[in-house]
Amino acid sequence: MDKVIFSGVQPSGNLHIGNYVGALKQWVTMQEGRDAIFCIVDLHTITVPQDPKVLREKILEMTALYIACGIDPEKAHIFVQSENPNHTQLGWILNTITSFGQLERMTQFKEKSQKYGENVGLFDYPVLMAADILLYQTDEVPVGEDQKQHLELARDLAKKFNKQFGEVFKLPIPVIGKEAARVMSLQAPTSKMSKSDVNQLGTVYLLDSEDQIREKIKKAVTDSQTHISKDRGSEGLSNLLTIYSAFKNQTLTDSYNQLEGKSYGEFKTLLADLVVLDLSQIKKKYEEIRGNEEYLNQILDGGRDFAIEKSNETMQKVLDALGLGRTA
Ligand code: ATP
Ligand code: LTN
Repeated sequence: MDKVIFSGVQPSGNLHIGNYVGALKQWVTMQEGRDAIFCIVDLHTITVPQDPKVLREKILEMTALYIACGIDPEKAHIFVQSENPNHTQLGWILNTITSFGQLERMTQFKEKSQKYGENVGLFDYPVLMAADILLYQTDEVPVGEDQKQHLELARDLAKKFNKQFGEVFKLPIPVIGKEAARVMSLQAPTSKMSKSDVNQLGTVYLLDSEDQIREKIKKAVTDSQTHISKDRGSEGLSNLLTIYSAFKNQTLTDSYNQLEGKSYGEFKTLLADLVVLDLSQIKKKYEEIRGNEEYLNQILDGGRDFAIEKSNETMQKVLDALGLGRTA
């Protein structure tokens, strides 16, 4: 049987090159020869305030972007989390085996609750994420570095449940890229590039215009040096080199070898050319399909039916293991 891969992105804000190289680019490679399931995690998104109208819009936008980035709907399943009630049901059940301490350690909760104020959903976010993954007997979960801690929790909960109630869940493995798993803000290279960054100059969005991309890269923070050298380089510069390597599909070492001695100015132009080329193709594809809502809805309908059917198998095992409901 093919390995199952599962991952998700929140339909909030706009997708950026961090999401692309940290998550989506991996999804595209991994969809080959595997049973690939990609979720639009709208229930996670409402853990911070959202405008309901915008949230709805974002579902189709995200679907079109997944496809524009190379997800093949003939090979992979794409669906909306809130359309499969098994996620919230398993999330609730997993709550009963999760300790406060486990959730209090989560750095994302600390960061987001400081930024947006706390709510129980934000605290419980990683448990719902564990449910997402465990429902599909997932083997591998391709994500960026920031999700590592959440993946560890999903594994711990699966182990605990299996030990207490019998073998129900497969233990998922995180797949985190070696080099581009944490793209930093172009303006503040000690913090992660993020959809919700207030400084727009720090984030390159997938749907930015060519001029915006060039301007953001040109203004990216580097350091007081002028030329690329292997021996040194600030966080800002190494972030740009990481992005360059990811878009060029080569290792960081290869990029250093290739670019050593080039001026920062020259390098930024090369980087901008590379990013503009890739993103213009994504944007073109996006514009071709975004207007075809019938097509996008068809994909999501198929994804929903598949997701419900597949996760029902695990859900039934969970109910049986716990003695919930009546005998089938
Ligand atoms: P927000 O800033 O609103 O929390 P986000 O930009 O982190 O959003 P998510 O939807 O939370 O986006 O993440 C989607 C995927 O992209 C995850 O797999 C996450 O690990 C990855 N990702 C997000 N930001 C980066 C980044 N800066 N570098 C690499 N991967 C990232
Ligand atoms: N928390 C993730 C989004 C997410 C996810 C998942 C990723 C929700 N459920 C299951 C992988 C598998 C994030 O990227 N912020």
